[in-house]
Amino acid sequence: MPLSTPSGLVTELARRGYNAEREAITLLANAADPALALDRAVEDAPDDALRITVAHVRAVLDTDKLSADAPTKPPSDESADAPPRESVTQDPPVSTGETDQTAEPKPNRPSQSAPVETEGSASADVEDTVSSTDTGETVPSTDIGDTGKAVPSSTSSDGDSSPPVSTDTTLSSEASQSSHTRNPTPAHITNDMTGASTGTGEYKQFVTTFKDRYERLSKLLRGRVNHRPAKAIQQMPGGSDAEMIGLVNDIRSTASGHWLVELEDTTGTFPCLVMKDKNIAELVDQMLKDECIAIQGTLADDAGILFADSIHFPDIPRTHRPSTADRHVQAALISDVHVGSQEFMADAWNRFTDWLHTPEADPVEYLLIAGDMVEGVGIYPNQDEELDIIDIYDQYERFAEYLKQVPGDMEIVMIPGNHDAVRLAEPQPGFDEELREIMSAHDAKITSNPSTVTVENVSVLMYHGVSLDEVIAELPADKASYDEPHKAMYQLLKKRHVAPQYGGHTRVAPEEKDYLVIEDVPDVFHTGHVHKLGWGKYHNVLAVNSGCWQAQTDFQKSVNIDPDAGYAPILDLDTLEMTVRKFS
Ligand code: D5M
Ligand code: FE
Ligand code: ZN
Repeated sequence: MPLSTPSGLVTELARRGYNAEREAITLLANAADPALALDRAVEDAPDDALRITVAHVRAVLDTDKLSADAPTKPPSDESADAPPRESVTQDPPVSTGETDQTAEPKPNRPSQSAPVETEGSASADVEDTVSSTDTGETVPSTDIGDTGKAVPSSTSSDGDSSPPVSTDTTLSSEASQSSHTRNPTPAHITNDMTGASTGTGEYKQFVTTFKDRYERLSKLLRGRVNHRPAKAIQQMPGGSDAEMIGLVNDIRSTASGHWLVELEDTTGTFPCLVMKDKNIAELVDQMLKDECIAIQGTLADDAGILFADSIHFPDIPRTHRPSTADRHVQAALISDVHVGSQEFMADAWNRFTDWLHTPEADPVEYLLIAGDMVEGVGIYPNQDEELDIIDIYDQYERFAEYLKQVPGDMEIVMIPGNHDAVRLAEPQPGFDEELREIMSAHDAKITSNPSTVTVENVSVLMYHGVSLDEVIAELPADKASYDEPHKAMYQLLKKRHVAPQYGGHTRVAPEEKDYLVIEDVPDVFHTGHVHKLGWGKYHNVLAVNSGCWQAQTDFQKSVNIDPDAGYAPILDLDTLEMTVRKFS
């Protein structure tokens, strides 16, 4: 088992008698030398430690010995990461749009004032619990302003304040069946690259992809800075003011604790120094390699480096006003069904689809599924021991059966995830003909990961979410964590890219266009993958991570993944308010 993979690391730690935090595993896997990092983390952990934590790993990575120089772009497929960044607690940053704390009037705002983005308290949410029904219990509902919400797993069974889950969940009488007919408008899909892949994996194709990324994201920053190409800045005299838009080529800490951020545009690279005692130093913690940013500052006397005064992310304009449906209609946003796994929660799924047939669910006309329809095969070591169905095609056959339980008059849109039978590298094309044929009963729309799906005027950016693991591992916990997955999504919105960092965990395929750029601001951003439920608004964009339908696997137990399973977030398309229904 190679020690560079998370599962290899988990196995090795288990062999040495340790459990580990999930973020710690991801950090180790992303280290320049994972095996060495693991050795050092184990060595440095206290004697009585049973679990390797993020703090243990950061402590050894921070010694610098393990950090590799960043590769020049495009890098090889091997991961080589900048030294991890420490979390700093400072005043709110000064540049535009770094936090979402300046609340503007929001169209869907509740009468009470909403707390700031960082205060979405999970337990408080549970006290908001509204009602339970025969078939599904609603957990936190109502509009959320800029607040985020996450459902702690403790609410799934015997949380103090949540009503017990009804066990009488089958539809016992015909009378509870709805006689209503839904009339969804066909979903409109953009950014689908299914059948349009031009990538052959050659070096020069990565250059094309990155050029496209730069061109489209730099446009979003041009209004805010007076960009000078790297080549021009190289010619400018010392002391001049200069502003540059570039992809982050490297982030390094200097011996004295300042940050050296190297930006690259189509003409070359230029080094920028962010002093540790400036407010903007906090923004370096939120930076990922290969994302597009702008830095404004003053050239040093020898003109060799730019002293940064402000840092800008492409971001979502605060003036963004989402579009809404002009009638009362809803969409169920789900993901990570994992049919074929022994842990697939068939009972919860059955309750969900039963509920869809009740009058209460009449307005739910759309079902958007953000990847991992099936458990797949060979995704992680020893997975076969937990498979209920071992053949991938049989898994899709079974999934198709479960999909048939969804009312036939609902419009369904699906994208693939990392467990699905399409290429792993992103963008992932939609399912091939053979799989479409298997899943054809429902005439679901099948599109690539990521894609933008517009239903009833509301644009929903659907992305499975593999990069969230990386964002969570790299960024400070208050900016991104498994317990509040929507905050990691805010970061992707801010970067206007669903998988900014190249060469790490998330595989990226070269294409003529960078399909992973978030060029148009969506009204809703829907992801899955981390198997945690959380949602919140970022500059009026609703970010929803939709949980899963798979109970905790042995593997997940070994890495402390505590999934939110059996929930269906229901989105009001006319108000963009969310209700979460619990079926587990
Ligand atoms: O991913 C479910 C969650 O589990 C997601 O946060 C990644 C994490 N996961 C899955 N496999 C691994 C391995 N091998 N190492 C570390 N973390 C992992 P899903 O896509 O459903 O498997
Ligand atoms: Fe999954
Ligand atoms: Zn996944």
